[in-house]
Amino acid sequence: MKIGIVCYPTFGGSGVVATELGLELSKRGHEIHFITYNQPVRLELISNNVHYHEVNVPEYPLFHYQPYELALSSKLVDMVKLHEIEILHVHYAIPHAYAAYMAKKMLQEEGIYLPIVTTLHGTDITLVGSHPFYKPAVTFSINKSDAVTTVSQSLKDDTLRLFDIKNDINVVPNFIDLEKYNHEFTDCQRAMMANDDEKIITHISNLRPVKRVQDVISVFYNIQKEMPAKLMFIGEGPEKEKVELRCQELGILDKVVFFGRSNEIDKILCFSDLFLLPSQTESFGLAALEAMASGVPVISSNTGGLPEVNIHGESGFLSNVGDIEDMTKNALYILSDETRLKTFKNNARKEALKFDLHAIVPQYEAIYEDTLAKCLVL
Ligand code: GMT
Repeated sequence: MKIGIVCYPTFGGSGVVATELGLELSKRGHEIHFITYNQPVRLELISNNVHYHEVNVPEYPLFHYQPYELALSSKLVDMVKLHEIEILHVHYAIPHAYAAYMAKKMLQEEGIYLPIVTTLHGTDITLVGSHPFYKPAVTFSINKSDAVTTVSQSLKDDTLRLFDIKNDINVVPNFIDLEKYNHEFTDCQRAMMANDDEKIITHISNLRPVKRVQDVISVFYNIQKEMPAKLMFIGEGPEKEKVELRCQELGILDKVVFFGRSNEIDKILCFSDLFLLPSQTESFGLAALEAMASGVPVISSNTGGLPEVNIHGESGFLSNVGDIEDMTKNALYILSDETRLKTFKNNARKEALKFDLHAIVPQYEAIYEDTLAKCLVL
């Protein structure tokens, strides 16, 4: 199949999933066309069946807001015609599903039928999309998609609760390349980051308010009072400065390593003992899955799709949003006993096996095939 993929090219989970999906589909023989405004961050390999088409939005002083959707839909029309793309998979509803529908209508005028698969990732539904300013357009573009998927059952439930959806929704969970996170025979070079007696706690996110990064600091502060520990803090975002200031106030700056954005998540997770994800809302929690695939137990909130990924008492523990005490208690329970820590590490990896990309990617392929077949009949 010739598949067009539209996504955000940044470090966010939706862009990562879209990129990894495209790369795996290309290995399975499909021709993949990424169409976005920058080369996706995890798109390191451009092979002969992976293409990247950049959407340019020329600055024009008259525009207070530059019209990205317009540029994207025009680019989609051009690329579909030029490369004979058969199906378009858009990740994140805003504005991708909307721009895709416009492209589809333009192509229809020329007798070309372009089926659209929309994957909803989370904040496009729970935080941004349901805002009254966007809701009519988001509802419309979900209903006009030929197939719709969500990354968890919880996100499907939220979508049906928040929007008037007429389409069926398929749940296709986030997935992971287990090989990339298999550290069984790797020297993780742990000694570079911490002393032998120090536990390594890790947090990865885009440091937006929804991630509740101050809770990460509070839990870590409590842990390091009880045992030697270091915090690996990965990501960039609007909360970073506040976090740095708080660490200074608490006198723990020397115990926190700020990595910024990193393309070496697997290497950092390799030497981690525990992962913290206390988010306010999380449709799936790809970062938690990456940790688990590396054999790192997870202390998370119990919000959204997290209970579908992090299994309470097995791969880690779940607590109510903002319950620092419970998160601390659970973290100390796991970390304070080496045998227990090892059991949780093994369980985390075992739970991650359920999300093996070899099991999940064919689910998308099946959706493409069904959608194409349905559209041929129409
Ligand atoms: O977490 C973010 O803020 C990034 C966001 C995105 O759209 O890139 O992530 C969302 O999509 C990921 C991939 O499907 C999910 O694993 C994340 O849970 C989800 N984030 C939220 O729901 C907050």
